Amino acid sequence: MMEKRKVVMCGVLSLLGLLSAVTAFAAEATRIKKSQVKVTTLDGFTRCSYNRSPAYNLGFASAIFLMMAQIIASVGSGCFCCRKGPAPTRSKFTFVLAFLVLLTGASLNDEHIQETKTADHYLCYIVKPGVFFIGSIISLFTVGLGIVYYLCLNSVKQNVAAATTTPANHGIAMGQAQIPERVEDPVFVLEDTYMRRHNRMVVKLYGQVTAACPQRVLLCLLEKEIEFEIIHIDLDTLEQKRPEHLLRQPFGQVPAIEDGDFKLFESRAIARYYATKYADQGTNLLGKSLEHRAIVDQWADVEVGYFNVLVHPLVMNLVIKPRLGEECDAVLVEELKVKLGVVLDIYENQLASNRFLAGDEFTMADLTHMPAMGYLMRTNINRIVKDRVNMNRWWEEVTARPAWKKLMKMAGF
Ligand SMILES: N[C@@H](CCC(=O)N[C@@H](CS)C(=O)NCC(=O)O)C(=O)O
Repeated sequence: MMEKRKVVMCGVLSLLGLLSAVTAFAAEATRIKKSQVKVTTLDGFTRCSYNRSPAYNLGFASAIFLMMAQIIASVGSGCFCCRKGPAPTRSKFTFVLAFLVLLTGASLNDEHIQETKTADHYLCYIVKPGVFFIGSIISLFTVGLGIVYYLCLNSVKQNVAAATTTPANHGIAMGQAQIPERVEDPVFVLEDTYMRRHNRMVVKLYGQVTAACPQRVLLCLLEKEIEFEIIHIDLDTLEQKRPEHLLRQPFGQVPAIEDGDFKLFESRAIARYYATKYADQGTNLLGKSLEHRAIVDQWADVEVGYFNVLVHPLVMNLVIKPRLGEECDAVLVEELKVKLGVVLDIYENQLASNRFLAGDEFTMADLTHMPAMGYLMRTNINRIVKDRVNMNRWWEEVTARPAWKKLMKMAGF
């Protein structure tokens, strides 16, 4: 759903665009016509006398509405001049064009006298039919571009400054099940962060966006609408084992975060930290009462103790090892499948009477399962979930959430 701020902004811009167009149309209708020009000839001079027409004020009003829209769109997009690119350049060009057309048209509709030396060949200049009309169209177009530009800049977007390489997949983690897109430099940026990075502190997440554990944190940040920046730690080149990363995560894994001076590792702890720190922002992931919170915690702990311990080795064997050219332990996979079936029966039962794992609302209990579940669903044993009606219904619902869709897009899945 579009944020309220954006709806208001688009509404204001559209209104100003319409006002500009309507007043330009009215100027077109009321501009000075040839028949309204008084022509007098005296001493070899021809005088064309014009009375001020309503088009004078209307043309100026149209230009002012357009200027207001342009200023608001520029300010709303973050600045007047700092962003290079085709959209703003174009909208600036059309703005100047429309503005000049409207102003010139308006000033020619003021009261004035035009003198020509010759009495025979004189021309009383009037604003040609269609000039204000063209002004109104360009003005509408300019405001349209302004809206598009504003939405582009302010939409939750990922800016992937990347060169894609094919990684060697030397790593260990579940996160490497898919060939990751190699992203260089500060990478995914929410809410046009890169324009504001110098002024505002955003959460720095060290990790790889395709890896399940960083995904847990990312999903939480997206659900909570928290600005973040991903610093890519390349698992394929074992960047997570380098001394500088061990200062952030002493076990040599991802993710880790830096939030100003505050540093934290362990994906579940990070997710809980942000769910609590921004309890009133975005989706409430914690539960509404003490009891509800306890149930959320209970199912979040089930994920660690019963779910992940089975899904992690399953994915390792079904996805990671084959990618690394290692043999999948088929016996182990069969054992894990049986054990997972027993665990998922309990989930199925829970979801028979609950929309989400901890009740009627989506919470951390659901969120924390999703990255590993996503991996499981991309294996050839995903029927273990699909064949369970309630689990399948739950999975469809949680993966339809915008935050998950954004995350999958970021990860290139
Ligand atoms: N309990 C840790 C687990 C972290 C973890 O296993 N990370 C994986 C990616 S999902 C990793 O860094 N793998 C690379 C490695 O172990 O070297 C957490 O939740 O943050």
